[in-house]
Amino acid sequence: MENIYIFSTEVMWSGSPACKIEVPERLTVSHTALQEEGLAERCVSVPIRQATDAEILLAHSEEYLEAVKKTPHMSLDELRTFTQQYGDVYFHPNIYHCAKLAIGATLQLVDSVMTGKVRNGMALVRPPGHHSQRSAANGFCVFNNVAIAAHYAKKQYDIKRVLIVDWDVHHGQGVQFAFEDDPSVLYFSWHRYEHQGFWPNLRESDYDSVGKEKGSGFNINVPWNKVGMENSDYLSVFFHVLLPIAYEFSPDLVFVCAGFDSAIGDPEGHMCATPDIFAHLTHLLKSLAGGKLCAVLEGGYNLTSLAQSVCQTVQTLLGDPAPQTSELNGPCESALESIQCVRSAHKPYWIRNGLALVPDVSVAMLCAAQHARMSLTNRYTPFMTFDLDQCVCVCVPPQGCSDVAGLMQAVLCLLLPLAYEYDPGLVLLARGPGSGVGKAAWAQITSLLQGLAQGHTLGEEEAVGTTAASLLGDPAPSLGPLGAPLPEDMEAMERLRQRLQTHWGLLQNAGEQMITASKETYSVTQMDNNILEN
Ligand code: Q6M
Ligand code: ZN
Repeated sequence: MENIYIFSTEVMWSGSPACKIEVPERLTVSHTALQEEGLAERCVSVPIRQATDAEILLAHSEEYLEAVKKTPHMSLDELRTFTQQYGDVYFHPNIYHCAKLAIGATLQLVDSVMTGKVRNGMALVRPPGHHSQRSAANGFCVFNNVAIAAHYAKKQYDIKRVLIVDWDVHHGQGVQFAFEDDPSVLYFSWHRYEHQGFWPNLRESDYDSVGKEKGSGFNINVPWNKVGMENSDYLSVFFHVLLPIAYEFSPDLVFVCAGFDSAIGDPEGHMCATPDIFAHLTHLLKSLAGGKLCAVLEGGYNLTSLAQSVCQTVQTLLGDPAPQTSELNGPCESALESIQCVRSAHKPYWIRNGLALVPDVSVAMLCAAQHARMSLTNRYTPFMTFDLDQCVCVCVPPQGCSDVAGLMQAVLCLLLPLAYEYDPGLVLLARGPGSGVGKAAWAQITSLLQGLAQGHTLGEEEAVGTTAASLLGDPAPSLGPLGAPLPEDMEAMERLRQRLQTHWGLLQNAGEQMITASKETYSVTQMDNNILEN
């Protein structure tokens, strides 16, 4: 089975009215970089097609489609007038044609992944889609490529749950609006927000838009209230917000609204995450949905960091190990505040108050992390260690761990942050007899830990098969929707996390001072509402 498909849509907008940053070169530099890195030849390319009217109507109104259909025949003046009814979008006579190809390419990717022709893939398309709404173009977007594709995937295949991860630096409000009341589509977006000061300046982009009615809890917004967010901030949000919820949700298919304006050097985003972070974000998401992942290009306007980020994403989709992460620490204060706010907004729906295995495990972990040098032959059965000369062991006691929900919470919110910050040169995996960790969970752990140490992982256990399969790049099987961990375990784990977070910044997900800050934010919001109402 080949790993990836790439599609490119046609170049457009050489005329005016033109957009200064959403330019054809975005696709050409990305494609050239993939060729130069030898990645393009490792990918399967397939021909793209036009979307049909019926497909466009999955997410748009008939009136809107009919209006856009007229744009190729408009004069420049008519185009300008048409454009002005929407925000930050530029209609070119060729854009309707390109927009249909962008959807068609995305749907070909869905078909290829869902029929098992490929394991995963990326669609390099223009125009982007995530701002586009049922009856409106917006923010360089004409049709909502990913929203249409999510509808399409649910309709064509027996898919119950779709996860959309929007790592573009802008809020994909179009995707949020499309699935707000739909519990079968979980939408996650982080975005530059600056307390509503940044485009598209919507109240609905804040952390308290959690979804509506049946869809409550299925919309996750992480607002960045400061620019300059770094790798540690992005990873913290994955560890403490997205991944625990995504594992509990257990999607059948994952889409990424893959915008790279969240990378360093972007004129829109002003963030500081480096292109190699996208290798890790991709790696972590590949553990979901049995590896079925469709990445679809959205933004990204610094041609250098865009091309590098696309390469990192594609390389990881192809199964190459992610590069070593260095200098990770805790999230910055503003990021921590956002994380705390999102977690408390979602507490009623998902976030368990803390983490857990069984009480004895937390004792084991506490010992392991505090003393940091336990040997493999100690009285605990270790299930993994990092680095050979300076071992950090994380242990499961002989009586084992049978609660998968608790185990995964511990892995995502405790083990991964600790491991990423420790930055080991080697990961040694050992599952002793009677550990109680089942095959599927073990495959997940093995696969997740391969994001570390450039994938240098040694497995050692009685049942070699599971570890070997994951090490060879087989996607870890999905664990299915996870229930709630045992309450006493959650408490024990939370106590452990709190104690360890003084040494390991990436373990932080809230703080005393942050709780106060979020209360202040809340009262300001309340005040704003009162002013609006009066
Ligand atoms: C531009 C304001 C100019 C796909 C995307 C599109 C972003 C549109 C931004 C429009 N505002 N300073 O999310 O990257
Ligand atoms: Zn963007």
